[in-house]
This record gives sequence, structure tokens and C-alpha cells, in this order.
Amino acid sequence: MSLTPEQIATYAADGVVKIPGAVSQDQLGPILDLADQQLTNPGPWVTDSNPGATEERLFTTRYLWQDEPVVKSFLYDSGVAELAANAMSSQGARFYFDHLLVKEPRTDAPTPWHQDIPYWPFLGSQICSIWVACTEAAVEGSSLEFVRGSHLWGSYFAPESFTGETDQVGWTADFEGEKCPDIEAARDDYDIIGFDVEPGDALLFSSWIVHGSPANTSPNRRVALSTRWLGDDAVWHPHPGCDPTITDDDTTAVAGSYPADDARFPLVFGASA
Ligand SMILES: O=C(O)CCC(=O)C(=O)O
Repeated sequence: MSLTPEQIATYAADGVVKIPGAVSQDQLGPILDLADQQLTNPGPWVTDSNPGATEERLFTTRYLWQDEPVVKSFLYDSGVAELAANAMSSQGARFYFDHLLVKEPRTDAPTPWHQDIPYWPFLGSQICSIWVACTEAAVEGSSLEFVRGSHLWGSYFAPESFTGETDQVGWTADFEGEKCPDIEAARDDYDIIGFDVEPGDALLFSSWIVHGSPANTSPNRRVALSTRWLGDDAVWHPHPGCDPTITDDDTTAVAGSYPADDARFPLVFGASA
């Protein structure tokens, strides 16, 4: 599947584009099974607001692809890498990390408004995520919302913990910088777009766009798999306060240079920059 010129133009202007039916249904079942497994037996990079609960629980687990064949085959077989390269107008798409996000029914916690890029040890305009809905979700059921065009603001807002914890010293707490404005308190001041999604729909968005998701007021579990992609102009940029999943010690990538580390950041689609 390739993007249409209209979809590529929407991504460039808005910072986000919805791709209905991007992923085939037969790839979603194994991801939902994986979510079940992770909820009871999570991998090492987990955020869990309410362990063991079946409601009122925001759970995320990431960087599973090296150990979980389901995630690895999703990366290589679902076609998402090509969609990422298309959207970013990049000749290649290198994989950064996978992020499985579960919001159990009646979870009050929103995903706070944020940009992704300050959390990550990269810089570049060609860096994006593809958030694939594995369950249906309306915005009231915690699908994503975006501040349209905010990827072009030139902002780099301080990352904050999704669960509101302040103990993530060495990660979000060490970052010094401007806080993301309180979008929620002044929604009318911003051009906010939200997307209702069916299983298999994808939201493809720039790592620079301000986005979040509201509470899950629905009686249903919301599951999404977000994969993160690096285009031709991405450069390795480790900095205080960013995500510790992959640090300078884990990669051959050199600060300020394209991350041609095939072991950590495999080129899944196209050619290397
Ligand atoms: O699924 C969510 O609630 C948040 C997802 C998100 O922020 C992301 O994929 O970057």
C-alpha cells in the first residue's frame, strides 16, 4: 500500500493523516494476544498506572521487537515502513521502536498533550509514528487528538511523564525547557482534530506534532501499536532527560550523524540515506 499524493500533502500540511484500513485484520489478532500477555507479564520498558486492574489502567510497554516475533513480523510484513517513508518523502525508513498502548475501560487518565521528539534521542524533520488501532475507538474512547499544524511551530517542549509520576529522574525529570502549553485548558485557541478509528486504521503523524488522547470513558479496552520511524534526515541526538531505552552505550550511532546502525535501527524499507 502506498499513500496517495493527497495523503502525503495532508501529512505535510497538518502533521497527521489518517489511513483507513492500513493494516490487515489478520495482523491484529496476534497483537491483541500480545497485549493480553504483556498486561500480565510485561517486558522491561513498561509504564503501568494500576497493575493488575481491568479498569482505570493506562499501560504501555515498548521495545518488544527483538524478543517478540509478532512485533518483528508486523514491522516487516504489515507495510507500515513504506507508508512512513512515503509520508516523510524519504527514500528509506529505519525503525526506532515499538510502543504498545493499552487503556482499559473507564480510564480517567488522559495521555497528556505532548510532542514525541523531545522524548527521543533524535533530531530531524523526517521522523514519524504510525499508530495502528487494534480496537475501535472514538475520541471519547481515547482515540488520538492533534493540534493541526503544530509540527511547524518550531517548538521543542519538555517531555513529561504520561502517568504524572515525578520519579522518572534521569529521564523526563532531567530535561530543561519550556513546558507544553495547557492545550486542554484553552482548547478553543487551537485547531484540534481528532480521529475515530476502526481496527486496522492508522494515524500517521510527525514526531513534532502536539498530540494526546482523552480519558477512555467507554466500556471497552483500547489497544494501539505505535511504531516509530526515522527518515533520511534523522540524526542521533542523545540529550538529558530523553528516553533511556537506547543510549549512547547501546548503539554505534554518532551524535549529529545519520543512525546507520542496522542492529538497533534496521532499515526496513528503501535505501539508506
Ligand atoms: O495511545 C495514546 O494514548 C498515545 C499515543 C502517543 O502519544 C504516541 O503514539 O505517540
